[in-house]
Amino acid sequence: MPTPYDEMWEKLNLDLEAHEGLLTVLGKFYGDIYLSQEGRLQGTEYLDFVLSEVHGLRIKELQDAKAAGRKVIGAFCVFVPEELVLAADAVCVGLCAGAEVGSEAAEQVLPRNTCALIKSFVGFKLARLCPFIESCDLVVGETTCDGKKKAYEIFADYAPVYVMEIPQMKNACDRDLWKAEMLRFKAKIEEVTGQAITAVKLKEAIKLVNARRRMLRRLNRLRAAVPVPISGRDVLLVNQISFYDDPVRFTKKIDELCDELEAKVISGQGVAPLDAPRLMLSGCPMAVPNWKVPYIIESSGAVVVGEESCIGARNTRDLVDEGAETLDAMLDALVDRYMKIDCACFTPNAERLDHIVAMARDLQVAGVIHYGLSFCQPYAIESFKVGKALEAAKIPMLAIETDYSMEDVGQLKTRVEAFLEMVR
Ligand code: BJ8
Repeated sequence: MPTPYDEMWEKLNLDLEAHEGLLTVLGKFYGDIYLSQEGRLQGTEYLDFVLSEVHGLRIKELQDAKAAGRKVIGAFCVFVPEELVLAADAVCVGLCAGAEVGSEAAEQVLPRNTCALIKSFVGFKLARLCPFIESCDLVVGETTCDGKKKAYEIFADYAPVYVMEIPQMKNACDRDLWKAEMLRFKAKIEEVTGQAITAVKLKEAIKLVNARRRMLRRLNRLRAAVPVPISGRDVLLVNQISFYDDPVRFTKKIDELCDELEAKVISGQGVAPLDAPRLMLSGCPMAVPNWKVPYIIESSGAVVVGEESCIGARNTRDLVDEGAETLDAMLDALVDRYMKIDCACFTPNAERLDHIVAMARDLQVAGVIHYGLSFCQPYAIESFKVGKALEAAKIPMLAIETDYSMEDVGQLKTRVEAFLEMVR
């Protein structure tokens, strides 16, 4: 069926037929998982609208920004300092993909036993399905896990790629490396955009990104109420959208949603029965449209009240210090904030274990589901230590490994239901 965006998608060199198929599947999936929920907040209309226009209006906005001389920078990881991108008046979009659709194309250039997230973004590019990637003037990769690091070498044959080196430990020399990388990235962004990053612009960008983080923290505080006032699925979606919608609009809309949520909390209205087990997710990021596991959990009678993940608390826990006045002091504040990220790519990574236990206690969860993407070694191996830390805190954990296919839904549901029986 023709749409007002066909011409734009054609200019972006998308495979129009395959893309139409993707949007149809996405729409059906969204209807089943999101629109079927009862008692959703009015503010979730914003989420429905953004999702329905994810490849339409938002891409049009990116094209308009480009026509006005702004650059579009794509990133795959929460290590990429968005503040520097915004300070150069560029648009930053999150590119991590959560769909299986391009994996056949990806397997032409990557081993089959590569994690689904990597196969997804490579597949989206090779199969010409992602208008975000096609809109990017620069795609920023990073040396987090080996899979991503090596995949960017292949991806660079198809798109303009720049790779940041991420330290793997947290000693003084690692901080020095990260500061040097921050400066190298600043120079690259200035070169691509033709804009100098000044203290005034960087201060403004730091405040803007902090404001969005603060809003997500407000949402996380409210959603933890008893009874739980919003589904975990909806909160995951808010976090996912935070990576690609305009940050000012997003923060305003989520503020409105939080006001509505607050009223609901005050009046004691919940979306799940009081005795529904409260669970926390921990582990690999869940990029759009990866809603499989939260849906399985919530359709089994539990409710997700927190995500210890990059598309979740790991991305909002730490703010950048806003007190710095000089450009160099601001860069140091950025370095310090980003060094606190507790991705499983670090060794040792004791902070993550402490954060998980503290978060599980704060949220008063009945259990934690550790979510690993198949073939993700950092998170799969770290799940052993996570299990030990939670066991010591007397909090049950179920570790699951899966990918983006639907083949294991029945099996996962059986395991989740057995876990719920145990924690009830
Ligand atoms: S800071 S979690 S966004 S790297 S799932 S591709 S680790 S094999 S995504 Fe991540 Fe940055 Fe870390 Fe966060 Fe590799 Fe694992 Fe795949 Fe992963």
